[in-house]
Amino acid sequence: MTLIRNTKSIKAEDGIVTVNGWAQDIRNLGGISFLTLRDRFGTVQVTMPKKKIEPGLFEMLTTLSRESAVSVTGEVKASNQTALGFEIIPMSAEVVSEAAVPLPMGVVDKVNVEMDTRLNHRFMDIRKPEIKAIFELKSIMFELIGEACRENGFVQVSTPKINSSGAEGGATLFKVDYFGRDAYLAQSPQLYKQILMSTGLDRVFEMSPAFRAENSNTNRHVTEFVSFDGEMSWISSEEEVMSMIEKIVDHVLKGIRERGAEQLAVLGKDIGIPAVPYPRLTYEECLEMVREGGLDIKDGDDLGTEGEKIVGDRMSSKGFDLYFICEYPEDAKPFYIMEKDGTPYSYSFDLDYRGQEISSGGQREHRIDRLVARMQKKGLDPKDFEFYLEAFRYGMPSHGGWGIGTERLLVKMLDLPNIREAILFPRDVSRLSP
Ligand code: AMO
Repeated sequence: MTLIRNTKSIKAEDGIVTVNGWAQDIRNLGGISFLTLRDRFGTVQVTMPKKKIEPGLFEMLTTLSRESAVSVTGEVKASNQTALGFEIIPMSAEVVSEAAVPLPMGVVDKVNVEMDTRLNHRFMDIRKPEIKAIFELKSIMFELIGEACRENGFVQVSTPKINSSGAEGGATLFKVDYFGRDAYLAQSPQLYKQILMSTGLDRVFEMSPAFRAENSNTNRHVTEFVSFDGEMSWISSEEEVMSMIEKIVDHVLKGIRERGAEQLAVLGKDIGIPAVPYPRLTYEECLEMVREGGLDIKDGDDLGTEGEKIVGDRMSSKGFDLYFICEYPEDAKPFYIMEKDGTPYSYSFDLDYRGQEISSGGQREHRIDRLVARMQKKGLDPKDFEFYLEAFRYGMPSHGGWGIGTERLLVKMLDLPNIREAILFPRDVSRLSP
């Protein structure tokens, strides 16, 4: 007898097998009954001719509630009535755990269930093959990111998520009570990945949760996401950072297409592989496009969701899905970004994917006097960042890096309508459970 881990691997000549799964559907036609058993990989038909099955077993399998967890042992028989070319005739079965009735939501029913209902009962939602496929693809994406980083000499690190100060602005900080002291959930690993540049670990990457008290309900903002950060030393310009991201993203896209082919087929999607190098636009060029598109944006202002979309549409019409927007005004970028002397600009960039920012980064200010001046200009007190600044006093290489929102990358790759589709248990302004 073989214990089957994957319904897709069953062969007509397997003999007697045991299959574990969920009772997706039961049809009792009187003289014969059918049970569709679903596991992670697919479904298999359990066929029960009443006369050939022990009555107790027949009764048990035909009165099962839908979505019960069961284990069925039976003989594999060739059949031209099923898509797989075989069926299982049961010899014994165990109801591992019976599903209560009614179900909080259907798994295979073709009814449109609201996203809120789906997220409230997410365990059930993820039983759907097309939802499960998203998370299998996310796992493949993480594997590919790690692979590309290691190939390029990056060391994987983990930095603290409970911190004494934030790096990405006070507006999105989550405060926690840390034994009577104020602490903050990490908005990004920014300060730590930069400190690491002074240690000799000259290329680091991290994939970890980032927290933003983002008080807005949009389809691209959540309060907890997985940030993929990279930082590299001894660079001479932010262009080296952009080339690195390009290499990594290209590896991910190609890899997903190849290793995720099965899941992409379940989703009915294919993904395009934009040619490298991705176009480099300047902020000023984008501003012009946005204004031509009818949006009134002042010099130095953020392009905003609408602005990014206008640029995205313009780039798509030219056949470009991924492009960098470079040279943002220094005023619009955080204190750690290097200013472009003698201009209002900075050595910074965003990477946009079909009209949505998925990453930002740049060359960092590694000269401590300039860094302190930038902090002061932004109204920050350098004393709050002493642990960070110390690393700049004793030999800090030039460096630069990026942060990619992994869920935004996945959403764009798979053309999903909402970032919540790419997170198992999303957190947003109104959702703290499950
Ligand atoms: P930034 O704040 O632009 O830069 O964040 C980097 C990327 O993280 C993603 N992101 C989010 N995803 C989902 N929900 C959110 N609320 C959210 N906020 C940000 C986006 C964004 O492009 N330290 C810098 C990066 C660097 O310079 O290395 C930073 O955090 O995809």
